[in-house]
Amino acid sequence: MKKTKYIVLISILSLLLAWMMGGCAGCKKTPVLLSISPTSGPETGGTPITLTGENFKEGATVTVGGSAATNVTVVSKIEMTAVTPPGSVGSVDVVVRNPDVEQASGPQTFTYTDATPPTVISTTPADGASPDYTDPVDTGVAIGATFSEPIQQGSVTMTVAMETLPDALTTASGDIPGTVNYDSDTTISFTPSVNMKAARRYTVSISGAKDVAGNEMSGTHTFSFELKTPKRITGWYTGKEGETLKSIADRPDIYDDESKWKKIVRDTQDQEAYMFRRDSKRLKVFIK
Ligand SMILES: [Ca+2]
Repeated sequence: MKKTKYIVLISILSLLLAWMMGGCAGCKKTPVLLSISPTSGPETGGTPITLTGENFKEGATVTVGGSAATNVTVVSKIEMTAVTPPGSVGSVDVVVRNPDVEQASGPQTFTYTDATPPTVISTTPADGASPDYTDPVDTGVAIGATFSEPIQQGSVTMTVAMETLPDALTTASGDIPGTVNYDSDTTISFTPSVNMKAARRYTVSISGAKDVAGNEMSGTHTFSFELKTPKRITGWYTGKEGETLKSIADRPDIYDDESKWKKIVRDTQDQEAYMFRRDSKRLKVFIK
């Protein structure tokens, strides 16, 4: 009798074990993502990647940074291939989901690298502007540009070409010498080493700017502006107080300093041959 009891007990246990094993054989297994190769690629997407792990099942999907990868192929239970979608620069999660398991594996990370070259997004002066120089003793205006993202110091080539406008008295032209300043990560400026002159069109060319990742701007960005002659002077010109040769008479510090009149005339008229006379209220300039 005792032996029969054991047989019954073993039989029940065997049936229970068989039922449990049968049940597990049908269990839905969570895929396990162990590694990705390569682990980085451009933000534009299109990088073929190989995923290795366990329990990959036909119909599994892959997301990279939350976006669906394309060309997903389940090669085997331990290998898949896919192509990255476009993404944003930085590290993002890569997740595999089997068609019958909501629970996601991983994640492993993929790093999107910067593939976008910098561009010029604004300039000073604006393209086509005719700015007034605010200081009549110095004809120059600020020249600069802002980029779409931080750029490498020293990467920019910036030239400022000068052309003569019809109302100029002389025809000096050519590139003006100066230095490029890196004022911030995204802004540059140009400091001429000679006086800028009125009655000129200035064309600024910017090229070569590289972002931190080394992407170089495409082509050359150009913009132009004009510094107009405030008033063309021929023969005797009488500057009235408040009217000015641009604004000699506006400012006592200039009106009372003959060396500044000469500089203003030289910068604005390109004219070395001139004479001044002034009385208490008027300044007379003679351009030969
Ligand atoms: Ca970039």
